[in-house]
Amino acid sequence: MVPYITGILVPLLFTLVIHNTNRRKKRGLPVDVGGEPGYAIRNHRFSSPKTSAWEGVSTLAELFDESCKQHHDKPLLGTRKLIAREIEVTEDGRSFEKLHLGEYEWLTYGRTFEAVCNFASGLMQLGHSRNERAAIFADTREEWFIALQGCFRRNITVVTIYASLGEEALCHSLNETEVTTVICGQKEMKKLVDISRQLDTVKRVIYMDDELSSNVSLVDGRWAVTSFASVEVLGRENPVDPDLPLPADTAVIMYTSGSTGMPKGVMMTHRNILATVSAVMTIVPRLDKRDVYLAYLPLAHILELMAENIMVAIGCSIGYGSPLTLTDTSNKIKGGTKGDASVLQPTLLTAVPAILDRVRDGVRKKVDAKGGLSKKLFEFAYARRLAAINGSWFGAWGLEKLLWNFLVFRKIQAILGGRIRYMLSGGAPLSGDTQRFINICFGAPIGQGYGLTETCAGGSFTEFDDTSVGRVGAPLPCSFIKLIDWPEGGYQISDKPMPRGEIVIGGPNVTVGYFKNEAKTNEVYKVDERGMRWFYTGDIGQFHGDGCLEIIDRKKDIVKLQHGEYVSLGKVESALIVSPYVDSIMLHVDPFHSYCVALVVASQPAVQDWAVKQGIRFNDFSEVCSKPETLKEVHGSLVQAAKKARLEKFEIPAKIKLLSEPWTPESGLVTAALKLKRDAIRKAFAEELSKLYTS
Ligand SMILES: *[C@@H]1O[C@H](CO)[C@@H](O)[C@H](O)[C@H]1NC(C)=O
Ligand SMILES: *[C@@H]1O[C@H](CO)[C@@H](O)[C@H](O)[C@H]1NC(C)=O
Ligand SMILES: *[C@@H]1O[C@H](CO)[C@@H](O)[C@H](O)[C@H]1NC(C)=O
Ligand SMILES: *[C@@H]1O[C@H](CO)[C@@H](O)[C@H](O)[C@H]1NC(C)=O
Ligand SMILES: CC(=O)N[C@H]1CO[C@H](CO)[C@@H](O)[C@@H]1O
Repeated sequence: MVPYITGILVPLLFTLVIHNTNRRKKRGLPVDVGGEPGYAIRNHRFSSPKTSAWEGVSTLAELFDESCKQHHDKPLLGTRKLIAREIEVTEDGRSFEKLHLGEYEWLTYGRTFEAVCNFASGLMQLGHSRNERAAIFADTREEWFIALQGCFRRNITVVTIYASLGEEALCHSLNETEVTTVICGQKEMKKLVDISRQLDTVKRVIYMDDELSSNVSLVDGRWAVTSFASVEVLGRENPVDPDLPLPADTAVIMYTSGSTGMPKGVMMTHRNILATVSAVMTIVPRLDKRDVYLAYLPLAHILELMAENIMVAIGCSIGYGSPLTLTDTSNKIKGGTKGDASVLQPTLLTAVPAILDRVRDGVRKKVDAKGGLSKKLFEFAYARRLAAINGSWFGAWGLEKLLWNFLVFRKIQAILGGRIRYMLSGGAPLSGDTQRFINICFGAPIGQGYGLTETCAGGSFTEFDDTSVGRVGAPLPCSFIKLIDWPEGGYQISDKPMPRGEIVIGGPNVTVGYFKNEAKTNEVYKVDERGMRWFYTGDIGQFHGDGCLEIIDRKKDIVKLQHGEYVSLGKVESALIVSPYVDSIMLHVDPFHSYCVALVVASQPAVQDWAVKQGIRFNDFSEVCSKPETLKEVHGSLVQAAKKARLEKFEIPAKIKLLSEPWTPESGLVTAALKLKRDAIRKAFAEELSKLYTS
């Protein structure tokens, strides 16, 4: 009996100690900074911003060079072999492309280095001169990374463009940066051909696919069109010396899909990106060269660009995939064949909240569908793990975790290959619910980052042993974070119990500004009397006692009603989206009225189920959405959600319009990260909105 008890007690005490120190651990510390007065916090481990983690390395080109020398024979870039491309036609006549993909084929660090040198030389041989800019416009893939490093090796600034950007924005960014060479995939090539007449500066196009099915003959004569492979061959036969950049040279001009207006190009120097890479590396626990990373988010986004450069710095392997082929049940995966994660079995993954939400919903749906005992077991195991994470001592026992993993969660973990040990989430705030769900089911911590393209993704990051949810962690080693008063919005650093205010980020990670847009740059970037550069984010945050940041609002999302009450759109929307009937929701406030209204995209399964149960007859889903009784039911559920979240009466939409069509990035109503584009939605539904106020 005695050994049994100590056997339990020792691990128990141990976990208790860990839990308590985690709770009390100071992750951020106050720091004295210049500039506008505020409440500033730094990382607890570094007193001044970190710039590079490597002696003698000050650009991304040098970092790549060094790493390739060190890890010469290790696999670096992997791509799955395409076995077959098939078209599947469903019963209602719609056709889908399905892929049958094989094993990963790897390029070693040494081979990648050669490919990069060849591409760099080939680009010169094509006539791309050193001070011209090149654009990469493609989905994430091996050639993207090779092209990027190839350009860096010749000190060529790379313009990156979201593959989902609209025509007008694409034109604008290529035009503004006077790009002469565009490197793209087959799908993007079609888009370029469509707008070729408006692209005055483009002279060459390098396409990454083997075949070129689109109508290239249309641009013959005006553009030199070359395949990626032949650029490499050209370079191998005619090598050119490297022309390495300096830390202050612009590495990338990144065009992001802004929520309003034309996209702005953020200029990032090698020093900027290197500072973030160096800092984020310190956050991932036990990062080492045996790690395998699954790359599938857009490389045109700073999160992915940074992550892949970190992997290279460490000596890890990067396997490429895509959101549509990620798991065995992904849309484009041929039935019965394996998705990217199952084949690669990655240990590290980056994700945006929208994708993690989808994973969570998928798992929940499966569990519900199974029902019975296995659902009960899942719920019991989940509750036990939740209690353990929450710090209640009973379930903290490690063996119990192993047991539940073996019995229940192993199958779920297999969805992502079964070896994930750390996930990194960024791009938008992750809901606490999803964070917990993924923590428990995948048994891996999620590091949640907060940063913007303008700060080169530098900002804050949650540490792996921080088990709280809803917060974005302490400042990265490369950043200082300061809160400043915003009296109009009612946020002050003197607020109790926590200082609140607009988030301002400073450090070597803060980028040099917007390309050809000095006015906007001067508006949001400021240099203080000590030479530190600060970026004004427009986000509102509060600092917890342990130095961790929580994002609570956005400056431009707070609007005033007729009688002067402030309504925070984001806060209300995230409270209402909890309703099972809601897929997306946008709250709308007209300052000339005393109440707010909302556009609600109905969740088809939930609303349809309800309608069937009510015996409502309908032909299609839009008809259900237009029925007054449906409207009443959905509105009632919103009011309930609002009450649960303790919203004020004026914050609850008095009237709603129920929409049956989902908002997608293709429709231009949400960004690629599925954030609402308020202006676009307001424009698209102007009539509906004004009706809500008049009828
Ligand atoms: C790199 O290119 C930029 C822009 O063309 C130029 O200003 C800079 O001097 C170059 N750097 C080096 C080290 O040549
Ligand atoms: C691109 O730039 C040219 C001149 O530099 C201008 O005439 C043209 O209107 C621009 N096109 C777009 C779409 O901005
Ligand atoms: C290519 O262009 C020709 C002439 O403009 C047109 O008839 C043909 O359909 C186009 N083909 C494709 C694949 O777009
Ligand atoms: C976890 O802890 C929080 C606060 O400490 C509490 O509000 C919540 O109910 C707990 N959840 C569970 C499942 O124990
Ligand atoms: C590009 C940039 O903002 N560089 C700054 C990085 O930070 C150091 C000091 O922290 C400044 O001296 C640089 O000007």
